[in-house]
Amino acid sequence: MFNKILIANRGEIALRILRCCRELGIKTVAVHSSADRDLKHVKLADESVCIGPPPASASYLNMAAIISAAEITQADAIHPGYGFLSENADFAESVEKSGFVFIGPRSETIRLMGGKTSAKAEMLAAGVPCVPGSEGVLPDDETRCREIARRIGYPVLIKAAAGGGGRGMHVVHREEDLVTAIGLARTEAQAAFKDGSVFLEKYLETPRHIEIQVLADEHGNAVYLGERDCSMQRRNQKVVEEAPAPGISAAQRAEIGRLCTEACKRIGYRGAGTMEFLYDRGQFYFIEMNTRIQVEHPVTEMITGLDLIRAQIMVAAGEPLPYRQEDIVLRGHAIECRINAEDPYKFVPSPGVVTKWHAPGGPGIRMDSHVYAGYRVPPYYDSMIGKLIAWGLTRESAIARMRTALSETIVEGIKTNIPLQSRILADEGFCRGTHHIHYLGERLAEWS
Ligand code: MV4
Repeated sequence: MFNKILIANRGEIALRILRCCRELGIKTVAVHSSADRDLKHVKLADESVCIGPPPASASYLNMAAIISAAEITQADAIHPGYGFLSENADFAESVEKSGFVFIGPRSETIRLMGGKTSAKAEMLAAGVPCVPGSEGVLPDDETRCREIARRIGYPVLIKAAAGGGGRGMHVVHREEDLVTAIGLARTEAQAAFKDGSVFLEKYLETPRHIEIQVLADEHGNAVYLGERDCSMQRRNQKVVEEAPAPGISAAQRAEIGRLCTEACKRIGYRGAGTMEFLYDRGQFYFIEMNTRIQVEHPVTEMITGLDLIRAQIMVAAGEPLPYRQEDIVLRGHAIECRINAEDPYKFVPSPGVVTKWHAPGGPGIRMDSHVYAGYRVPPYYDSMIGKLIAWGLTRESAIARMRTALSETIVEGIKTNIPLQSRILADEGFCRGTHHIHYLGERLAEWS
């Protein structure tokens, strides 16, 4: 097992990783920007290294500074958390080449699954259903593009092959608009990702966003840990996540889960991963894979009783997975509300000093947050300051516990989105579990 892990992240996830290392008896190195000296995990870490000025580009994205910090402190492994360099194959490769363990998949796997068309091809080969679309990237020939789009059927969606986060996507409803839109998408993709290749998919109008959590080791073992529904989102930012997804049967879960573990084995996946699907008219369609731990991993932890960060560390150290598929039992229901330092309806960031902080409690309540009274939320990074998770035996009881927990949370000095979260938890569509990816956007037009 590792002796010392460097945590290449900040905020709640850095604290989550630090706590796990403590439990495992592993020493920790916190790396932080000059704006983050007062982060809770920096104070708790065995050692800390300032890696640069406040902008993430000069600190949390500074590969050379992070690897130097690992060398100076003689860390064995680097945990990238989520965001920042967590899915950067070049970073993972530098970490490996510098003699450290990257806590995540091998860099080649990150590269393979980071490309949307290569990821789709791998998943199709494993028998995982994908959104109907072009096989690979579009050719330059306009006539062939029209043929491909006609075969898929309108509306079609143009996506950047190297893209992420929904940038550079274009919906096309009629053949007349196809070629212009492809040109536009190519230019945007070239500017944003230095790669102008694009591909086509059937555009699904009102799907749900459901993802499958997987875990795999270096010894050919892979398990799925059920799914999460992340449909409650605004502008590609998830707001509420839950596990299991409302209305998914045990048989359908087992079928899609098994296909995902088959795909893991095919590509030699190692670590925690998430296969993202659109769910429409009762069918799963793979869209992309995330090769990192995700923000919403706690809802899976709550219904499985497992520690995903611990599992990531164990398999990165070469240990076999300590459980088989038969050992994974889903129990109850969990919901996560992301707590952001922002205006609840204008979504403008609200950095500043948190003058008062009271976290909620009671049965089934978990708050993953690095915030404490007196903490200053810096203006440089993501506005998420915590995640409130509620577990209950049924979805109704998880909702009731979440409402109670939101109502007893006190945050003063900054604005938070807690009023929005309370509104969502009171919403009829959410309570029925019939919402889709555009639902929150539609409701916000009424609420604000
Ligand atoms: C789609 C889609 C509809 N049809 N693909 C957006 C970001 C990227 N991860 C994939 N995205 C979508 N792909 C097809 N064929 C709709 C979206 C989409 C979306 C997906 C998941 C979560 C939120 C979303 C918000 C807008 C659009």
